[in-house]
Amino acid sequence: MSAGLVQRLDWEVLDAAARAQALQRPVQAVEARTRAAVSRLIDEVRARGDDALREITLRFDGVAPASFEVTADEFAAAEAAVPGELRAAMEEAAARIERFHRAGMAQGYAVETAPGVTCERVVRPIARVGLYVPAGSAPLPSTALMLGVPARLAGCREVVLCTPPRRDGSADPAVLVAARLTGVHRVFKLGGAQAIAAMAFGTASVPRCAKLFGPGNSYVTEAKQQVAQAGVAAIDMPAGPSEVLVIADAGADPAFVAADLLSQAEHGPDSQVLLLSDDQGLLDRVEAELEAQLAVLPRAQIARQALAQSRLVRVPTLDAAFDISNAYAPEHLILALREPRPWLDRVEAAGSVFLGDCTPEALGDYCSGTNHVLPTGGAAHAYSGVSVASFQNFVSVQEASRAGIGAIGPCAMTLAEAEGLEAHANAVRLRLRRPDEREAA
Ligand code: HSO
Ligand code: ZN
Repeated sequence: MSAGLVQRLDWEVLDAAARAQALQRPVQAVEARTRAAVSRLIDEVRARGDDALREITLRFDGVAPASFEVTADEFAAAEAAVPGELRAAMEEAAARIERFHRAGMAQGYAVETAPGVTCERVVRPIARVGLYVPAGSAPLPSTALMLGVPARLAGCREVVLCTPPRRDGSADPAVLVAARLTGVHRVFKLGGAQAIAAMAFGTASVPRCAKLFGPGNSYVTEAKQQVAQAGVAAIDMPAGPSEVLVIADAGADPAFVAADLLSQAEHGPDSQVLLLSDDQGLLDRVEAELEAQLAVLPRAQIARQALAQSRLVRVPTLDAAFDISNAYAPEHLILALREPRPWLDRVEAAGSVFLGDCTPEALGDYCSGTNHVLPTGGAAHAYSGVSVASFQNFVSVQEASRAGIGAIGPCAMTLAEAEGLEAHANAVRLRLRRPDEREAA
């Protein structure tokens, strides 16, 4: 067992400051330099559109595609390049994602709040949305499924997707097939902050989108933040590095737990994984397993860096583990417990929860049916993962009859007068005084 692979802590002996430190996420401070660079990129795209996109793409991706938009021929080439088994797996995953997300769709409703007063909520798709699918060290076609399926269920009129071009100027074929499968309308070979700027402001080739979705590197995340702050486009949620918190009891399988921790750690050097257990022996066994599994992991280098800022923590009781988890609000919460179901009530804040030994996070990442675009960095305290509702607007509607305004008008007038807003009061009073002939008849 090598020292220093991952930090070991005993919660009971930590003071308040050390506890806070233990739950600290890796510093995500966006350097002022990054912020300024992103802001410059956005300004360039805004001012010079496609010309700026071409220059920036050449600078960062090393290619200058004749056209950013993926053509029918390119889609056909991608279909031919993707093995049948992978295509079938994507279809299978998409079907389950659709099944889960469809079942959770919000319905409009109407209720009479007073005699003659009807209030309704109608659901409308956001007309044009922009999806971002990263293709850095690992292209993520699964992310195209996670965003494309709910966008289609919502009924968005135009779904745009940007993904970075590869060195040869093509887009990742699996990402293209996934986009096709979910009915994405237009795909552009654009990456980074420039893709976000293009979708937020629109250029001659890229249509302007009202809301932007999806994970990305620090440039993409910062660009989403900036266009949202400027009120140019809405965004799904504040994004950050991926993370998992596992709560394991003495009976947990150390190999399973280690594999789950590593599956999150391999995402990136800034990923964070936490393991809480009331059993010292289990923590020891997991640490040994981490070493053993790392030895044969292709992305061990990345995982090791992530583990360096991760912790295995002994907690006095499982109950204490849930307090800690609720304070941390993890993106993913795995309950490696003998009887996980009763503990679900103790979960206050988490993006997605995985119950029991047979439910690794990897199932949710790909194909259980839930979404993997989830709140990170503690955002789960107040944000939820992507769902069909993320692609919809909820419009409220009210209609009052003469009897209706008669019933509730005096209430409005009293409140208007208390606020000193006489025009408001008048708008009601005038109607109460002048009976509508047609209705009176
Ligand atoms: N765990 C990632 C999602 C993902 N995993 C995509 C594999 N591919 C963030 O939730
Ligand atoms: Zn993952």
